[in-house]
Amino acid sequence: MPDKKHVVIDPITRIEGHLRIEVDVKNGKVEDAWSTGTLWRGIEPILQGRDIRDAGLLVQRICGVCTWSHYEANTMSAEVALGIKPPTNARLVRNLINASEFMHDHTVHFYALASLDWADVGGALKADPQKASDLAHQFSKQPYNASADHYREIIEKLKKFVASGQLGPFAGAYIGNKLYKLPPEGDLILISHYLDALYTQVILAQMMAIYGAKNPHPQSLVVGGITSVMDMLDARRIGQYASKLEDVGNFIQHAYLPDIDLVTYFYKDEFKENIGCGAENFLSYGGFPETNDWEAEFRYLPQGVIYNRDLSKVEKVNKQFITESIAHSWYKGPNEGIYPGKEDTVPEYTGLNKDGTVKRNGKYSWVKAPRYKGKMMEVGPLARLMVGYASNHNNMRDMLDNFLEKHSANINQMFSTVGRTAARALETAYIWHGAHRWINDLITNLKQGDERTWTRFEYPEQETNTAVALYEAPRGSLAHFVRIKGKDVTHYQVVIPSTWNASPRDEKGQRGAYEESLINIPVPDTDEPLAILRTVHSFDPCMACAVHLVDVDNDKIKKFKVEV
Ligand code: NFE
Ligand code: MG
Repeated sequence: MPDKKHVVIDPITRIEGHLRIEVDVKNGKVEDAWSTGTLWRGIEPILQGRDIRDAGLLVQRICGVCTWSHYEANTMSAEVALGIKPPTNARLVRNLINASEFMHDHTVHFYALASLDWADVGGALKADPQKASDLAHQFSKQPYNASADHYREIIEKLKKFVASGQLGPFAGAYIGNKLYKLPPEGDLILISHYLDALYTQVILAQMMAIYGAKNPHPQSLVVGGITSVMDMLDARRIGQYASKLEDVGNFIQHAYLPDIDLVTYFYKDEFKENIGCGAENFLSYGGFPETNDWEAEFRYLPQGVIYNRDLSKVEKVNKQFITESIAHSWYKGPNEGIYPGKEDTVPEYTGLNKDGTVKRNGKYSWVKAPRYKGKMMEVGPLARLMVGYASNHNNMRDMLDNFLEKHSANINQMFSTVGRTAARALETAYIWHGAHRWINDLITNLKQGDERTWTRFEYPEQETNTAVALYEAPRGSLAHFVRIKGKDVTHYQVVIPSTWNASPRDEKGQRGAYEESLINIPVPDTDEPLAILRTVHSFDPCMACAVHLVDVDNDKIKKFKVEV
């Protein structure tokens, strides 16, 4: 008789928002999986009839993490609708703020949200400080904060946590789980950097505030440009950003990247194709515009679609092929995928089964199911890196080849949880380099006498067509769809990165990216489903975003009842 078990993880912690994962485990491996967004957020009526100049500030409240992403994507969609091209200074300052958002989210993700999936706190307590220092030097010439004395202090700190009975950030850890593979000294290095990363996070938040006025919700963007005019022109501000960028670079180069090498090295048995990656298709809209035309595809992060993991071909993105299906989501409407410009959002909660399991042939999530040409896509750092690799975009191929060579790995091994985790780190360094160039471009542009920060525009008397901003947020492809009449928003839809990845099945029964990636993941101990968490976390879920509901096609606020 096969050994068959059923596991529900609800809530998944160390993510943003509310996510529930249900799996069938057969002979110690995941046989099938269901991803459920359990939170409903009713932002939808808020934009109806709002002045387009306010919309960005409202829409960024979809999330408390990728606030900037929605703010900028909204502003870009308005600029496309109005047919304007903001000046170069505005594009560069926006790219600098966006760079701080990406580096912040990626660093916080690896250390605060994911490092304990790889590092055992129990191991760190047993580590030898001198050996830890030696190990750190094997992975970096100048490892970050890696003296034996420093490691001794960290162990003392951890012991105090344990002695007080309050494990703080380490409470609930799966101490001693057999799926942990780092030597104790590796555990200690990662946990020591977990604490250091908290300081790096502060610096990155400050960097956003230099041009964004504050963090997490910046406020220096306006339709047509930016308001951080004096900051942009002030050499001290540029210097502050640049000097903080160096501090962050020190952490990325000497902690984050070597730690990824350490994890990849000790988890070589997991660094294999299909361990934690199930998607066949990968999508990136492109991010960080390199020209002032938001509809151009020339961007620092690449644009393209890959099918069937075939890296010999990259297809251009056509927004008309983006659809969302609600066949398995708690909304009313037709089952087939619909273009977001025509989409409606009518909630209809039908609950779970009485025994608390998902309705396998029915609706089971607040997350919709976005598809491209009807196919399930993975989006995010791995998708961007593979699209960049396949299209030989900037130096992305060399960057990845270096990493693969270091680990004697082939490209297909990137289709894994380890690969996705590495892709995010490589991207952090890539964006750090981009930020240097945007600072230089800003200085050059100012020196050439271009001080423009805003472009004048006229409001349309007739309702515009649906304008789309294709954008990349830290977690993946983000599109804002807008129509405007006069000063007012008349229609708004957002298709969000975590909606792609956390999506439930669609009308054809195709699983979403989390679901597909969990198939065959080992679950030797159903009480501690560490490998499931590791894979789900590697996507960096943001469920507040995934279930956002910004749709202002209707002018009535709907009433409905949620039964629990
Ligand atoms: Ni709320 Fe977000 C990002 C967007 S959702 S974090 O990145 O857009 O995946
Ligand atoms: Mg939406």
